[in-house]
Amino acid sequence: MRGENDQLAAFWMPFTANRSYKTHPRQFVSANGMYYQSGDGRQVLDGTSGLWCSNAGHCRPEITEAIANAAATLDFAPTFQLGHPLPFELAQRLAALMPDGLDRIFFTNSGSESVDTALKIALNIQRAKGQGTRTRLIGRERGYHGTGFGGISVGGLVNNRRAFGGGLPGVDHIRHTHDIERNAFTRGFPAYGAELADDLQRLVDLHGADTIAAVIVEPMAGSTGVLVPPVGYLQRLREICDRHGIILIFDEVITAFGRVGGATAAEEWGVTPDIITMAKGLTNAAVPMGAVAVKRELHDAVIDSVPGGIELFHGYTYSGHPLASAAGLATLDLYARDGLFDRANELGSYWEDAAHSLKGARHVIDIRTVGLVAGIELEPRAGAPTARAMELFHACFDNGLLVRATGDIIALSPPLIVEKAQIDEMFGKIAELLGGID
Ligand code: PXG
Ligand code: PLP
Repeated sequence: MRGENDQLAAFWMPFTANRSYKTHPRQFVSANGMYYQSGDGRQVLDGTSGLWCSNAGHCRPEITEAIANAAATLDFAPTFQLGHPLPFELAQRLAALMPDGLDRIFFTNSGSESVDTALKIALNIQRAKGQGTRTRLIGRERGYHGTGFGGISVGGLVNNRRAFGGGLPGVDHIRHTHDIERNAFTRGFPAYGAELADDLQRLVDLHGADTIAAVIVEPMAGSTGVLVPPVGYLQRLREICDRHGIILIFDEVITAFGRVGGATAAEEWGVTPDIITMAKGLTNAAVPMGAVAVKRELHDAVIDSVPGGIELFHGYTYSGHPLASAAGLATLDLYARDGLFDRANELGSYWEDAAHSLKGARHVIDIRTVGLVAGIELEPRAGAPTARAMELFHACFDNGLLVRATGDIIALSPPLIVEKAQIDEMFGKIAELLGGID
């Protein structure tokens, strides 16, 4: 079969060059703290928290024990018209971490499900408030909101959309905020671009506010290659939403749980949306789980709109799964006990200096940093865009460092337990290996 390794053929791998992978497989077999162990017995420093998700580092005993206990006590119980204690406890704990007012929590199993859930809840809220003509959903160019039909419709990455038909009807997009010409090598929020939020006003003028239900944005766009919001941009989006009765959804699947400091980017950056989507760091990725936090009065509007019976016709078999809930509780304990949401601010300037030390390195045309995140943008190779970042990704892996390549950008987002020496190692290796990339 196409020269593929037969033992690897059956697993159709997600977002992977399957043919190429199966001729040159790279595997992890175990993990601990900041390190993965590769199939060929090497230690690999985790510069990406897995996929932006293992924020407390790997195989933390507090979490694995909680999961084992839950599995042995109550492996599964329905949460449709029944319940069990753990998701109630986790929802209460999570509500306390959210910005003021967002204290009603719906559980899912992934970021993609959180996004679809948030979009559906937004539509239901508008209908419950007598605003049933508001059915339009607005996303942003270059946005990543997972891979459900809702998520790819509001998402703005062409490769994730082009093969899959027309998407949800009535979706539109505001412009992205990437602007290397004005903002290259910015530390933290770029100075230029707040006015790009006015693109939402353009869509209001085009479609009419009474047709728009919600707008969804990542406070910091992660997957597309680390786009930090310009100074004042998120505030301006909030103002436009307030003016026109539009629900503002922050997709915090990456930014929540300490990545930019604080429990959420919303709190850290002082802009409160109406709905927040989460996943990844919620359970330290040890069991799949996502969540959606909704402002209490919006939740109440849906609940109160129905005289009796089921209020929201939505849910997943595994919403509030016992193992995931147990992992979530143990993870939140660990974040609090070890002060991990403070790490991005404690290490921020060290991280920033280390990342920006790559300025002037071969091929580097921009470096963006915020919290414990860095995006290093490379000049595309003529005729072969994305090749440089992919080659660097492979070179890093072969030299004991896990980074993430997206387009021509290398993204870094280490576990929040990272030490300064490991930060030096990451950027030192990247500088050295960049020298060998044509
Ligand atoms: N929203 C955002 C903002 C995300 O970053 C999702 C939704 C979807 O989550 P699930 O759990 O369905 O994958 C994400 C996921 C990368 C990368 O390397 C990013 C994600 C997933 C995998 C890789 O940039 N983000
Ligand atoms: N497909 C079928 C045939 C089902 O019965 C169900 C759930 O009962 C689903 C899909 C949805 O699965 P989940 O609730 O795990 O998202």
